[in-house]
Amino acid sequence: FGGLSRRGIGTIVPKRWRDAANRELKGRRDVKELWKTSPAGVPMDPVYSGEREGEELPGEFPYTRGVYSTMYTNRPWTIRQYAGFATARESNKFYKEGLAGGVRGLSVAFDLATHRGYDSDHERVTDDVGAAGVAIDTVEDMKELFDGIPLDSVSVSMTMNGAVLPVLAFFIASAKEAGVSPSSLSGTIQNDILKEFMVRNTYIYPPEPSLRIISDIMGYCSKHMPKFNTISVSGYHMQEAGADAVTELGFTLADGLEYLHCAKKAGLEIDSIAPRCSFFFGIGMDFYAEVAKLRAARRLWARLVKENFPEAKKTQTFQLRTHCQTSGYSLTSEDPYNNVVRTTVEALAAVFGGTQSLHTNALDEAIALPTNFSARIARNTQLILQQETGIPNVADPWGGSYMMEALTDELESRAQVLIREVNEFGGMSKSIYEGWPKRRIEEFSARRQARIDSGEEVIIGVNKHRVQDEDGKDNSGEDKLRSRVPVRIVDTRSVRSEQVQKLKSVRNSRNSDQVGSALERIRLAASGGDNLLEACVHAGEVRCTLGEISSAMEDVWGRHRASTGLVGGVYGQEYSHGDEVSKVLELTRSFETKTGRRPRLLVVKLGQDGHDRGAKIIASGFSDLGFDVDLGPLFQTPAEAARQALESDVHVVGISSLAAAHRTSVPELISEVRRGGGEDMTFILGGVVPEDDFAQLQKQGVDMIFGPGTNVVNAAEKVLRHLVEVKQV
Ligand code: SCD
Repeated sequence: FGGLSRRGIGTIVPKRWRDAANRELKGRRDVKELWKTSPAGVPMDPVYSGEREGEELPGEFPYTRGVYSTMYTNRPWTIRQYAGFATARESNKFYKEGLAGGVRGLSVAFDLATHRGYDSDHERVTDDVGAAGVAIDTVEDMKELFDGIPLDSVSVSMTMNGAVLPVLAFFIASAKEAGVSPSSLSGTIQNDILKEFMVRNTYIYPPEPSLRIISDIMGYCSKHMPKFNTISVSGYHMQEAGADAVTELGFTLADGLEYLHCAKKAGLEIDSIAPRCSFFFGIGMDFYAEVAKLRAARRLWARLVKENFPEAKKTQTFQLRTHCQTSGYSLTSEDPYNNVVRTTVEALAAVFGGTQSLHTNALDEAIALPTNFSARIARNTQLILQQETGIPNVADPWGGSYMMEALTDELESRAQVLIREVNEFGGMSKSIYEGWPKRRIEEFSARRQARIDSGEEVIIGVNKHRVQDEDGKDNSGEDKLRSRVPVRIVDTRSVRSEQVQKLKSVRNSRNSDQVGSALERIRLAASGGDNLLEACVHAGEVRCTLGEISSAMEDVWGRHRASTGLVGGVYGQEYSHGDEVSKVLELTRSFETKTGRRPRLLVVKLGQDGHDRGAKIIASGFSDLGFDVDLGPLFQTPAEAARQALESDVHVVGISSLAAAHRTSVPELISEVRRGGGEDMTFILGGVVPEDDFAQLQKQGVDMIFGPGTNVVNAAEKVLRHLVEVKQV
């Protein structure tokens, strides 16, 4: 290898690695090109090894060191930024700008109305249309979304789970109409319903038919769309809901196994479906553990698949390929520029862990949807890592580090214990129906919040070095001003009226007999028989709407309603400053003595926003602090929540909003309560609420607003004082 490697093939870089690399390069490049120099000119090998007999190299079973031998030395990870704004037109513009600016693949965020299978003109989604993603009602919207984007060369990820059939069907139908056959489509559909029942809550149907949908999609795609990843088994949402690394790892792999078993039961062959099964992990601030988590995930998955499916033969069947997203949970609304640093550190962990694809969060995501400015910095974070640092020059750079190998072993064995527990329970579906995985995550979440609130876990700008505490000393509030960021505001009312118009024109121009029989075909397929995706593609082609397709299946299966419960005792136990807790408990007791009952709080989520971690934390925290807490069911309309508040005669209504619908839904709820006679009720709002909205919301009746990072004990004390001193209860 004359001069290209310092030490040459066969020593530090074994010959078998070069042979594997050559196979991966498929003659498109000379393997010598993989030897690079660092930015400062230091020569580097593409892989390093310990020269030990039988040691594992990148690209070798069980893939601890990466699924590809060459990894980023041949092809860097895909920069795939998750985005969707209001209308298909605006999102299309954003995607095209991204592709021109170095983004390698697309990732679509849909609005919550679409997620839950409602057309934009449905009465339950008045405040959700276009709020947290793009609204898609028909194939026409999908065509507009990808207009001018070459779907035979750009891979597209779609985060869709509940309404997965109509959305994937519209994607296929719109590509066909643009002249791209299903077999040329590459990308990923999230299609991971188990974690929806566990943490994310955008399910539509009951669990059993939901699992059948997944097998039907796998069956259709293995026949017609061989390049398309049919599932993205997600641990990310578990981490966002509060899970630690072991819980995220164990439950995610257990979910993956459950899907493979379901597909096998449906008659599909493991080697035809597992190679297109992909994964998705969240990457938080626990740097070393996050790198180790990805290494352990690959190794454990390869071993589990081998053990569970002895008939598997194809190499790709054992390979865990994954997307990663930096942690939204770790971002703060206080001093938000700090978030750039957090995201960079997390992105580094994902890349050192060998991710295939990555989304880096924007600095303002704890406040609102990203602006063009913040989205650019988020994307550039990855471009800088790829192009300025030399990081992609080496496959699995941490391989062989005593610490990293030990951590990888540790995470693997702990996750194995959890997976064994799931198996003993009868598998992941059964465990989820029984509710224990959800409870375990909620307990972690409450514990962690208590640790943050009591300052044991440090978050700069939130529980240490706060701008409020530091500013004013020498710069009269300048820092606070500088730490505020401009936010993107979506005018959901105008998006909705545009969507309603588009829906009308599609409905007016289609053939109603064709629509009727296409929907009947879906009902028949849902009752058994035909492949559901095939039936839905046809329905999309004749311009059935997303809502119509979803309700055709709902006619057969019904809509799933989850029960709400909360974990008690965990927050109070974990919060280490007992004196502060006692002070609040004293206040609640004296409130009870004075008024004859405990302060009563109703926690509600409005519209289709199912992100309930914050709501659950507040509910369990306040209940540990002596409040009577009611937790409203998910997906209430403002009128329904108002009715519950009045019927329960609560002192306080707490609204948790994370999907940008607060501007319209919160004032609606307040006026409904006032109309029903609840003049004295107190309203508190928490979640992702831009500071620019505070004044208007307060004018409309919101008494207190708490952003991410709020200390629950302090919040409870403030609420009690407000009840006594302002409302004079
Ligand atoms: C890659 N390739 C290589 C190579 N590296 N070939 C030779 N040498 C190398 N070193 C090839 C691969 O084999 C593949 O070809 C092609 O290049 C693409 O590489 P990939 O590794 O498959 O990468 P990618 O296409 O980006 O796919 C990555 C995943 C995929 C497999 C992980 O599933 C994916 O993109 N997932 C993204 C999911 C996502 O964005 N989710 C957003 C969720 P072949 O294809 O020919 O084999 C957002 C979300 O939920 C937010 C929160 C919320 O809303 O609640």
